[in-house]
Amino acid sequence: MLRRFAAVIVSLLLAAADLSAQDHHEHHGHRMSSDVSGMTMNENTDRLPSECAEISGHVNLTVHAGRRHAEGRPGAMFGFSDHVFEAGPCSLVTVTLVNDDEIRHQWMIHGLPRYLYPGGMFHLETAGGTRRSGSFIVPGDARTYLVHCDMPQHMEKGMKAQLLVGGGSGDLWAVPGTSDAFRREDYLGTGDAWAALGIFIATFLAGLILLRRA
Ligand SMILES: [Cu+2]
Repeated sequence: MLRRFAAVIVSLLLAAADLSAQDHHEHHGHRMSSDVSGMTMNENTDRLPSECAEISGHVNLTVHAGRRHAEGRPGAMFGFSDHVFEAGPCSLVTVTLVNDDEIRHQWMIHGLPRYLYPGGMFHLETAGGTRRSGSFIVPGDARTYLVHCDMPQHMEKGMKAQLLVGGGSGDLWAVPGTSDAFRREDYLGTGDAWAALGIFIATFLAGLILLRRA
């Protein structure tokens, strides 16, 4: 109950953050290349994050996307061939997204430095049956980044993944094969959970008292 409540609150907060981020995009614009088969947004092969003296290495990720990658996962409809990716700090990451379906899919990463990536993101979008490659440079600190497909309902239906840079900073929730669907985000802390429980019990007791008086 509490977990579900927390999950709902978190998704509302994420949606609000997403809306403000989209507003942000309007003002700054993305570096974008597109054609009938898809789109690459915010590719970056040479501009270094401030803490990186040089590109430390090159990581090549080939990721398949489609319904077949949801097989064996109850409740999932879509998936990636991998849901956990790893890269060293300051590395140049090249993603090749191979779309095994007949509908559009994306590989979108969030939380990158906004001075390099408008909206903090890089993304590839592919029409059904096509493939597309693009590159970006990751920052130098140990952190976990959200990766997903932003087509309506695709993340909720299984297209959620994470990129661990420098070993990452923990797992996100609802990453297929890695974490539970409704794990609390770490930033909420346990104190908030106890506070919410306290409020719930207080409300319950107050209701009981009112009922007795009536
Ligand atoms: Cu998708």
